[in-house]
Amino acid sequence: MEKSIEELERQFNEKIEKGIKIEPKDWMPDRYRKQLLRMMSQHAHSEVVGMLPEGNWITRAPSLKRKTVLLAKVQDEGGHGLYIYCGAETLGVDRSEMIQQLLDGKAKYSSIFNYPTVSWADIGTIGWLVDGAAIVNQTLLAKGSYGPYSRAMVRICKEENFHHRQGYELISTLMSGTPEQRAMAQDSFNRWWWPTLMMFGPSDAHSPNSGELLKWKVKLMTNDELRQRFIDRTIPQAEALGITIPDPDLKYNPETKHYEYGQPNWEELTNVINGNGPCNKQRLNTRIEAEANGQWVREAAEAYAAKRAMKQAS
Ligand code: FAQ
Repeated sequence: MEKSIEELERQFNEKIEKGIKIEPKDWMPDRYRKQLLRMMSQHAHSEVVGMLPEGNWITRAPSLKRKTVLLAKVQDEGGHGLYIYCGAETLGVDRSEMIQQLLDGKAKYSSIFNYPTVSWADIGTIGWLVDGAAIVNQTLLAKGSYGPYSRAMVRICKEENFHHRQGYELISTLMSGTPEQRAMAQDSFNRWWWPTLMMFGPSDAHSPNSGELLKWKVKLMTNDELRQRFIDRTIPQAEALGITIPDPDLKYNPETKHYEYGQPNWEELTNVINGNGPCNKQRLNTRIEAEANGQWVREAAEAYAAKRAMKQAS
């Protein structure tokens, strides 16, 4: 006998409650599928677009060792995009469709990748702050309710830890260098601090998706809770390096054991999300060009697969 929607919904909620993962062939509410697809496609696009600001510096890395590390990191980010696209495809949408939405400017990706990398120190700052923020978020996403997404996150977090360390080490090297190198590291921190805090999304009072995502345990903490966790971890690291935090309102509250901080410029986040950040157009144009340049590779791969299938059938 076919189960009623109410019964399917009851079983789905029971699984979520008990921490049993939802798998691609399981019944799920349409909104759950849509929310996951929205979030996963945005996340996959972020990884791929996220290769661009750092990729800019591969040819300008100051030593062979730094170049090797940077190359490995940028390639990792491409791989993360692929894991997440695969995960998103289990929800019934083809990767090419998701990519087309990105190229048409209809799909979002993280605001952080619309800022320029103007100095070598930015490469260290991205690893330390941006990957550091990604780890705080993704460690919890790895415990989320949708099997393919949470499993992709486990592997990704391991790689992000290496990214975070190499960034911190790079900044630590600059901070023990000449006055010019220290100034370059501080200037970079000043430019990336606030955009990094915005990566966690709008404040809880202005986050329309959080309610559903928390109810379904896709997200396990709110945007503000994650932002606080990141700040509490990062300030002692900055202090150890001798970096000054560009926030006059920042202070430690010994009672709550948390840092209190000033508010990011939320209008800036809205502008960047809506396509008007410093590098939005440049990033999208680079992806459009890369897609066109890769067309012959996809065609060749398809022709090879078709030929092989014909050979096997004959
Ligand atoms: N940028 O209701 P909420 C990385 C949008 S990967 C752009 O709070 P939600 C690794 C949001 O989509 C970084 N858009 O949304 C790396 C929604 O619009 P929609 C990416 C943003 O989903 C390192 C609207 O605002 N990580 O860094 C942003 O509950 C180095 C309302 O917001 C992920 O994507 C933003 N910052 O929470 C790679 C993690 N914030 O879709 C290369 C997965 C909000 O309704 C180099 N995603 N919006 O039209 C998430 O955790 C969540 O989706 C949030 C947003 C936290 C991003």
